[in-house]
Amino acid sequence: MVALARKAQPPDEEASTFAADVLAGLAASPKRLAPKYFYDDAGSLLFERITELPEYYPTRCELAILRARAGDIAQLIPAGAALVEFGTGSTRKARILLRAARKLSCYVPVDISGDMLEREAAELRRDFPALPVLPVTADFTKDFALPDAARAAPARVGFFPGSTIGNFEPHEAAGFLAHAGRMLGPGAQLIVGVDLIKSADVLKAAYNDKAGVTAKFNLNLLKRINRELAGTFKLDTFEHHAFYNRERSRIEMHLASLKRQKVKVNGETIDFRAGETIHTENSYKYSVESLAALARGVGWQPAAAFTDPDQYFSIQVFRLGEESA
Ligand code: AVJ
Repeated sequence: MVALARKAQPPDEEASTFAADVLAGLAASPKRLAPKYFYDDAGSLLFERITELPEYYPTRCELAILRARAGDIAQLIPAGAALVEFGTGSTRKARILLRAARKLSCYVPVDISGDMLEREAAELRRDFPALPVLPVTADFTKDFALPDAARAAPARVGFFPGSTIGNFEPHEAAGFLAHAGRMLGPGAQLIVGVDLIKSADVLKAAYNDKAGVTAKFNLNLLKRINRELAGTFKLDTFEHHAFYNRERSRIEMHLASLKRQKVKVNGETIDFRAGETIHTENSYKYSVESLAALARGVGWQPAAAFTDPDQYFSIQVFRLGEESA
């Protein structure tokens, strides 16, 4: 069930991956940067502010669904199961499930940021003294070793909230779902939070907030490159651009150069045409059916799907293996 253990990268290796990825992305055509690089300290704080914006509905909707349906979701979880959360930033959402699902054998939050994980784990242990909290510092998209208590549990239940799955290309999302199935093993379940396809107006507003926090979040990536990679980006010569690509069911975020210019990064010169963009994020939207089709393709069977009254967001539960007759 569990393959190789993989340690988190040491900081210097992390920095050189960032440098190599940025230089390769800016040399490519069209130019691109990976959204995982948004989340330095400033970017993480800006994302927290995004989740509180009036236009940004996903976090509010997901919390509302979890609160309203925690009992229904908990009923689907087998007694004694281990709950494994993929990519835990804050444990705010998991707490709702942990309160509703009694008799879990342990909770395993998995994240690349070990500091945040240990802080969250300490608070959780105070609030749930009977629950073993067993954090794993790892890249959740790769194989990692589950703690013994999770391996010994009668079943493992994955939790992947926040529509993080929307940052993957659809084939990568299928790859992740398959990987989660292999990690969790026989009898597994998977609880996924996914943003739904909806009117372009609602989607566009969520990524073009009036207060300009999303623009700041996007531009913070250039600030980070300036600081960490000796970049010379002038932030007032780039503009946040976010739109809904209906054909591909995704929000695209870009940074557009307002003029023809040259920028240096780690000593390399990068040319921008006027209006040329750096593609910084895709945020794919699914229907309940389209995500279920993707999951079915890699061995998961839909067990339940919960949405808010507006049908803006969904929490979908899958079960590994054959549909029982
Ligand atoms: C964290 C990937 C779910 O796609 O809505 C928010 C990131 N980007 N505003 C999303 C994000 C711009 C967010 N996810």
